Amino acid sequence: MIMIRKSLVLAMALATGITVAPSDLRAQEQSFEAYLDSVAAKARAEGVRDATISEVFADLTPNNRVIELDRDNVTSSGRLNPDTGFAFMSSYIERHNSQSRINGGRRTMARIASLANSVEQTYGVPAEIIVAIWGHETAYGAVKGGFDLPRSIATLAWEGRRRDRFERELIDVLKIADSGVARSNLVGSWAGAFGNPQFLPSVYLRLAVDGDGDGARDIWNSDADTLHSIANYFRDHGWQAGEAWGVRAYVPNSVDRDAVAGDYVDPECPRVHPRHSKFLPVSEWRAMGVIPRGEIGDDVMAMLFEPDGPAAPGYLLTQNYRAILEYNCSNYYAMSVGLLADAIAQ
Ligand SMILES: [Ca+2]
Repeated sequence: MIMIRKSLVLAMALATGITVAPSDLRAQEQSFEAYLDSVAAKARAEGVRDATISEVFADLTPNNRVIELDRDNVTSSGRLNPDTGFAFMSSYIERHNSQSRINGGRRTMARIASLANSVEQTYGVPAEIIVAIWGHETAYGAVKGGFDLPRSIATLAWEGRRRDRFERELIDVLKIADSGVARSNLVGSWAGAFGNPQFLPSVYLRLAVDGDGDGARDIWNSDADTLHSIANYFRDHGWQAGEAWGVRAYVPNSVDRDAVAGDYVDPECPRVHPRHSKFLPVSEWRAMGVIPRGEIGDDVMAMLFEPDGPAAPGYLLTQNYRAILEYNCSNYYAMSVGLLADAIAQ
């Protein structure tokens, strides 16, 4: 309990913009060093070699900036639409799916054409979806993050707001180093994601693929490994081959939104799913007067999403949209990935 209270004091200090001196970041029950020792013991018990632990943890210190970014991430919000209570989707999409990002996606598709085709055949995931993920995560590999991963992850685990999650990632990043990935390669975002697809260590261990067969799962530099790994992620999360992620749809005012409201609850992601209707066959949506503006079969199950309210564009979204949410549980993220994929494929 003491630890929780001290964490809250730290959180409040950060939320109110008070500068926190590095010494205050040690206001935890355990020193950073003692905490790393406890994690090292757990990693050792899971088979990580001592030499790897010593190398990865050498001279590691907590990163104040990572904690600040983590707090900003929790508290920030954009300009809100008074009708929906959420930030405007249309302005988000405009900002994130810029013409230069669309052009970058088309250039990437042209560069990897034959590889993309074989990945699509193998996994059943459209190349433009994979490339759109790549574009949103790292601007097609241009911006992969410059934070030292073990340091970022150790800081987040030690700080404690999401200790269970990040302690697991810290042990997994040790396992990645133990598998032969160079210490100098362990660089990524402040939140612990890395490489072209911005996988977390646990995701890398479970789902990264050696697509070019050279013996290494190199999601930092290899196009083949990157594409196979993202496609494998989607296949693992239930992507349905041959089915759209969603289509824009005309929705008449006569549709009773309350009658079609959804009830899907995901405790990990509480604010995203309640904005969607329940799943119904497209034929039933058509019977209510909804007109899909893209290709989607009558028997496909789809949910209605009107991100900026009933007066703005609506969408019918399939199970594949849920798979994109598994990558990053945000309607803004998933919509921008789907629409970027459409724009790249045009
Ligand atoms: Ca490889």
